[in-house]
Amino acid sequence: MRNLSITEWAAPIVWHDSYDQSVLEKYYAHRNITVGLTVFAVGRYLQYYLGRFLLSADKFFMTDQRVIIYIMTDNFSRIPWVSLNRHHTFKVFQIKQEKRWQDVSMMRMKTIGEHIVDHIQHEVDFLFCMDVDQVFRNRYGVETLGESVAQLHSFWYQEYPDLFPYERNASSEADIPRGQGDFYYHAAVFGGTPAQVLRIVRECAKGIMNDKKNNFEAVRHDESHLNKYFFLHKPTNISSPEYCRASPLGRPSCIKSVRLSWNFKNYELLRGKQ
Ligand code: 5GW
Ligand code: MN
Repeated sequence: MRNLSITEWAAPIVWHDSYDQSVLEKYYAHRNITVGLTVFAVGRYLQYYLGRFLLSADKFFMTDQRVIIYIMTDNFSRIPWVSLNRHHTFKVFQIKQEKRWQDVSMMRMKTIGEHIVDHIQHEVDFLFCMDVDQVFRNRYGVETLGESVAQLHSFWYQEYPDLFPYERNASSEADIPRGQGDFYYHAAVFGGTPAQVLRIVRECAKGIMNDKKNNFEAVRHDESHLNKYFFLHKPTNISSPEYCRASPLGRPSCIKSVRLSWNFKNYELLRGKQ
């Protein structure tokens, strides 16, 4: 249906041909910015995904900017040794492992907020939060930066809002009634300025906790709450599905340059007993 490059509220949707790279590079060349990237690698996700995520990020993520990757893990001793390019560095933080997998994913919102307040807000100008089960495949640069950044989900970007897997239960804080909604955003990538990301994660964590009090869990967990946040507070920059693809193979013709794609998922191995 629609492959927009601008939203109704005039936010750009970034595709491979929707921006002028040389203009952007000139703009950022003298601004001396630092970009942060949080990534959680807990339990088996550490050994299966973190190494490739880091190596590929070093090759393709904001290569000309200063980058700090914040690795949140439950096992310090298994962090892979990767040597990063001279602009890039990483910091490792210990977090505890949650009992239920739904909580691993949802508690990220709370943890990110605590780290922004403690130190990230003083260290970076922009912050991305990403799933670790992904691999960068092509340059992922300053064109994606903005005050509030959302990622179009690669399954639903051509669907009508009534078909999106939004939470539809009016008793949930994540509820978006039929007939409403703009896009379905993917929680595997979101970002913005640290102050804005703090607002996002605080609102999402609050929604998750209030639902929990009512014994309710939204259909897509933290992603449902993120969609509600971006429904109420529109993102200022949106990444096209080129920036987060299900698979590099079998792609529609509008997808020309895959920047980041999902890594292989073996749920039995990943979520089985350790
Ligand atoms: C484990 C079992 C089920 C769901 C999540 C996890 C899990 C997630 C985990 O054991 N360890 C971990 O580090 N995570 C973090 O949460 C990873 O950064 C992961 O990319 C992110 C979201 O979980 P995903 O990638 O399994 O969620 P989907 O929606 O991509 O399937
Ligand atoms: Mn994932």
